[in-house]
Amino acid sequence: MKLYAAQTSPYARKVRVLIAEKRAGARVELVLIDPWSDPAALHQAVPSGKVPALVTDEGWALGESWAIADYLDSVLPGPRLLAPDGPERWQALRRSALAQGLMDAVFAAVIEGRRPAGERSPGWVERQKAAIGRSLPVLEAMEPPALFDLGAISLACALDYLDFRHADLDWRAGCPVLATWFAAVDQRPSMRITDPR
Ligand SMILES: N[C@@H](CCC(=O)N[C@@H](CS)C(=O)NCC(=O)O)C(=O)O
Repeated sequence: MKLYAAQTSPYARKVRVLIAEKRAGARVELVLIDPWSDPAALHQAVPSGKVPALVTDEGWALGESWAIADYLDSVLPGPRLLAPDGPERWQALRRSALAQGLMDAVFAAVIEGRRPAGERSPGWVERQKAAIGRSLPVLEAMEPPALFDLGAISLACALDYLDFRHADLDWRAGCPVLATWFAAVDQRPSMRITDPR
């Protein structure tokens, strides 16, 4: 299999951490690319032109980090990181979806700042920061993840992306429980080898 990813993409990192946690790196060839340079191979794989994108052993392609994570968790050997059914699955998906919403808001704010000077919308950036501000207390109020499953992986990647792109927001100040949890999981080899810095 082939995984198109970008070094700094938090969405691609989620999938890369999952692969590392399953110790299945040898099964997936990592192809680092810049999606903003419109690589033909990426466009051929997924019309969205976004990373991550996976080309399976059968030759068909799959986009979207959450779909790729679910697929790889199912077909790769190693511990299951998303329960196949039942409350464990719904709770992992709930945390993962909250983390994805946080990631989307940080990403949208970052991209807005990269638009040409006259095209930037401060109001749009504020809207994303408001979503970040609503997401963090909800995640903080949840029990911290007991396992490093897909929900936990998504959360760790979202929090580190916040550090990476918006350290100024100082998310730890209002999230002591998450800060303690993140300090521990950030030391996992899967997080270290996918650090975007
Ligand atoms: N919802 C997608 C988001 C993926 C995404 O936005 N990836 C960014 C990189 S972080 C990208 O490839 N952007 C290129 C573009 O929008 O053209 C997922 O979960 O995989």
